[in-house]
Amino acid sequence: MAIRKILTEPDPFLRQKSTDVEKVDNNIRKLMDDMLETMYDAPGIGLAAIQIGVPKRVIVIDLSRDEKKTPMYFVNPKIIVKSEINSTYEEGCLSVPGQFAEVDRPDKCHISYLDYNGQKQELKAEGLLATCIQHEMDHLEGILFIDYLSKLKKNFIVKKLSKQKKALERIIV
Ligand code: GNR
Ligand code: NI
Repeated sequence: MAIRKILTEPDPFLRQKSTDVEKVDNNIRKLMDDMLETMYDAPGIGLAAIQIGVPKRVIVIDLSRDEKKTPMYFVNPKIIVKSEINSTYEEGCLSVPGQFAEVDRPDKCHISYLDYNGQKQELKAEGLLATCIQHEMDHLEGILFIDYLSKLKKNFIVKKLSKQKKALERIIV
């Protein structure tokens, strides 16, 4: 396993649409292992492959807060039904470091996906898991949670992150 670099906004790569995985083979499993290690190291509760620069429809999630890890793997996830009732969560994103904002999303979702072994599965999610799945599925479409904020708030965040990046580049060069 390896820890990979997480891309951060603004990075045009994060806006790319990810494509379906044809077969869950050892390469995809290696990708999922690396994603999980990268996510735990960050630390975060979810990660989409595009965040480490791989435009494939692969997501890992682990909501457990204690020592006992419970990783979940989702390949080619599809929403079957989503609730008409929304709930609000304070969201953050490893690709939008240090920024948090409240986002409304359907409070439940029913999805189908392929698991770590390539088996077809279905899951009914609610609460934080439903929010996290939808946040990660947005990454597969090139969408970030800041896209749901007002233009003013979004611009403010993007400008701040650009400045931070430029300052870092000056130090490195
Ligand atoms: O670590 C993360 N926390 C989080 C909190 C609320 C809603 C969504 C998330 S996902 C985020 C990790 C991440 O950026 N995944 O793409
Ligand atoms: Ni994210």
